[in-house]
Amino acid sequence: MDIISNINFENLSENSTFRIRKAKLYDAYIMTTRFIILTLAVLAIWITIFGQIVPQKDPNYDENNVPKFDLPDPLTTFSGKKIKNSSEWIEERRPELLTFFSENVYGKVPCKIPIYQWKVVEQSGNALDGKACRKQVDLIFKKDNHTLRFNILMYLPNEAEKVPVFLGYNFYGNHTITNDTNILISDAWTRNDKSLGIDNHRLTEDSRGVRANRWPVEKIIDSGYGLATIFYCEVDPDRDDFSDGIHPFCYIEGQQCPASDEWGSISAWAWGLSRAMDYFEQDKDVDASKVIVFGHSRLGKTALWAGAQDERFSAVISNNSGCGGAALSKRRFGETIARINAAFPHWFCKNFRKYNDNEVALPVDQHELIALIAPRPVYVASAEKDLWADPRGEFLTAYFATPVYELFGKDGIPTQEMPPVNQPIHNTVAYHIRTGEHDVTDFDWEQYIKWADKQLLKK
Ligand code: GTR
Repeated sequence: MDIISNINFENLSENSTFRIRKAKLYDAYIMTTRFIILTLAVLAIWITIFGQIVPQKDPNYDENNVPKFDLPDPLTTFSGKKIKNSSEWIEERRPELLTFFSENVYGKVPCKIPIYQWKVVEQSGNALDGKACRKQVDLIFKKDNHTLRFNILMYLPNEAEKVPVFLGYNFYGNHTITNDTNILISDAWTRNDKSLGIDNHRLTEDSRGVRANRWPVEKIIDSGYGLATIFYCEVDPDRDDFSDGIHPFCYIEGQQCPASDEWGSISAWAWGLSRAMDYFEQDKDVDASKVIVFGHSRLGKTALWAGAQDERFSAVISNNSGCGGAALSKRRFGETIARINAAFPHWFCKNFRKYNDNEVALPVDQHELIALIAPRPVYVASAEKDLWADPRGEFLTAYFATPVYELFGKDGIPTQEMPPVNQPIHNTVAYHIRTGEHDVTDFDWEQYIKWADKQLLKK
């Protein structure tokens, strides 16, 4: 460019004019080539990150704009065979669905990592004014040069011997769930939330008890249940980094992140819940045949995936779990697969990106995840204002999982009509939509306790 602009055009012969024209053409050619290469590079980066060519428009919150879709029948195998009874479900359909979710949605756990050792690091028989026993138990894992530790905080009612337990992850550390000053503060990486007093990705005294509103410990204890909770970032920090947490334990030489069909973070967190279950089987104060796995939002997705895989969980609760949890993906209402994979690239396995803005190609949907829990009780809960999580889509997964429960003679959701707000259905497949926002409230817990009483304790 510079060479051409410095030439005095008036003194040029025809020959030189021709050469200049050639040079200009050549220059244009270089520019166009550069532009094409740059565009292709940007496109390649875009596709690698987001797995899609056309970015999504605004999220859809209008029922009239839900696309028409064919929902896969949980009772027809991928090869077209109709499932007629519970043994065909258990032997044929359940395993193929489990494999599909494992390799294409959440990612499979590539190696076995048993508990190396567990240690009660703190215990008191006199918690909650003598009502409960408190235990803080470290589970320790070791493999090659890797070590990981996560802590289970437990409150167990003193009056009973072996108690049923609600098990669920918390978002910001065990010390946030009550004001109890004996609870140890985790030193694991955390997401920041200045409104909760959490900064610099570290937990401190400032956040003690800040999430007590979501964990009615006393109500749970008074109802005869224990509560066990774990800070999820101790199992795998919730960030797009596969060099930390439990993932490296399974890497083969030179591997730096999970393969396309291997575990994302949700799968890693679900793995942690199963290790907690391994521990409960050793703890004489816990009735391991009555452990109810619970989770809110991303941790609700986790509870569902843990409950689907590990049949030792006797019941499963999904609180506002939304996309990739209880909501039907094919409805594309609120959060979609493309959006969740873009915002949280580490949650699912890489294979799941094939379905970004391409839900039609997905041979399963989330009602089949719920069906994998059958015949064990499952509770799906929504909140009226939590449109991002698609309350109707959450309700419909419960409804469309029902035929599988019926194979076992269990009662599910009887009609496609959603119940009015705050009027729960407490069948084996349970559902409620409550007033309010994306959250865990006392109303939610009251329902979970009532339903667990009915389903597990036959009260
Ligand atoms: C949102 C995410 C949801 C849900 C939620 C949460 O940002 O889009 O899928 O998981 O976070 O976990 O609080």
